[in-house]
Amino acid sequence: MFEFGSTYSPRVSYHYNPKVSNYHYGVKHPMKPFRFMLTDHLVSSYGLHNIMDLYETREATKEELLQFHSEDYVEFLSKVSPDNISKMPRGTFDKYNIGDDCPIFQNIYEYCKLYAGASLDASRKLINDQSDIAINWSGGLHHAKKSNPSGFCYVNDIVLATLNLLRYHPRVLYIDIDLHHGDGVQEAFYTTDRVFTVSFHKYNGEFFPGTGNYDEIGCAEGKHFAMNVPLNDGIDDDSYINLFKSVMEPIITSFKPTAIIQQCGADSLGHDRLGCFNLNIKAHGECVKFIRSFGIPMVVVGGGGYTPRNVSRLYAYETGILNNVLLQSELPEDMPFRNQFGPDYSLYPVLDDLYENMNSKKYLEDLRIRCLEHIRYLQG
Ligand code: ZLM
Ligand code: CA
Ligand code: ZN
Repeated sequence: MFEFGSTYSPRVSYHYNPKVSNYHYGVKHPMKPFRFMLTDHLVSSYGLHNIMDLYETREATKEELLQFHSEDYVEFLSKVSPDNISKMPRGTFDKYNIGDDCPIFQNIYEYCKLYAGASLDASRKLINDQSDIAINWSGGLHHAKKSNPSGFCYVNDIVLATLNLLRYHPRVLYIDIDLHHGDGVQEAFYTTDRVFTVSFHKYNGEFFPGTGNYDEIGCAEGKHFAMNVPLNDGIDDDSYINLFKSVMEPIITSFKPTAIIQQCGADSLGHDRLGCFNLNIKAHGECVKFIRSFGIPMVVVGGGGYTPRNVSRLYAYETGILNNVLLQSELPEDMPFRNQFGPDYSLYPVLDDLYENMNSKKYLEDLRIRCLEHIRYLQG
């Protein structure tokens, strides 16, 4: 394991496309792609663009999307628009789960191809051994299913990138620290022992998407290769970090992944518009730092995150961490959109203490023991 600040200096690639910021789910929709415009401004104002390989993303091809998604669904996505959806056969809305969560907006197919293309490019950099760490903040859309969108996610860039990694990597570990359960990724790899999926999330049986209890562990060949860590409202920095590290360390040492995909949904931060956890930016980043310290090639993607100024702060901070650079708290003087970050103009505003921590010491300790027992099955 590498200590932070040591001589391990990974080759990091940053996959982005300024176009992604311009797509709109709708005026009041919580998912706001313009958060990536703020992120890219912060990243470059801190000078991080000078120490990474930057790649402007290409669009994924239809054939690439078909590696996971069904022909009819990709066909639908490629043809549908706000102008023609009402003229499509009755039942199309329901068949494809179109509605408030997953609306049809202008150029939706282009948006999907861009964020999926970035995750595919990221996986390719790892496969070709041209990067140790490849970042796509616009990806991480973990709910998308084979034949329908779900929870703001239309195509599943994580599944596509994982399938690509599996062509050369014997074992891939998927880690999901978004507030929500990573159901689409779990489902895609539920029956294989080549992908271990682990998600930390709020769970009460009702909270979206409703799945992710600890008894979902995989099946057939994949039995014990899925793990779920269900949490209650208000979890704080120390409880989360302790649980995360004590679970992830034995998973990595027993499963021995040759590549890792980490989904870094920012809705697990305190003060998120849809969130209910109390994490600070540094605590969320500590989870990324910990995984990085194992020195295993990683693809890092975004995910949820509904308070755009905090999403961009987090992703700038984590881009720093992945490059082994600690960013000063004071935001650069001359950066564009600096007014979005007042009144503190800090990279690390205090976000905590909004919710009472409903995870008791006993709940967390029982959960930790349950997880460690689960991991023991991996050792055979
Ligand atoms: N209604 N507008 C996380 C995906 C979470 C399902 C309840 C829709 C919203 C939400 C959409 C403007 C990730 C559910 C919600 C209202 C059925 C969810 C449009 C507000 C609005 O004001 C809104 C008309 C909308 C959506 C709130 N939806 C909050 N939570 C979840 C999906 C995605 O972070 O994990 C990864 C990117 N959906 O709870 C309903 C049951 C639809
Ligand atoms: Ca999660
Ligand atoms: Zn989420």
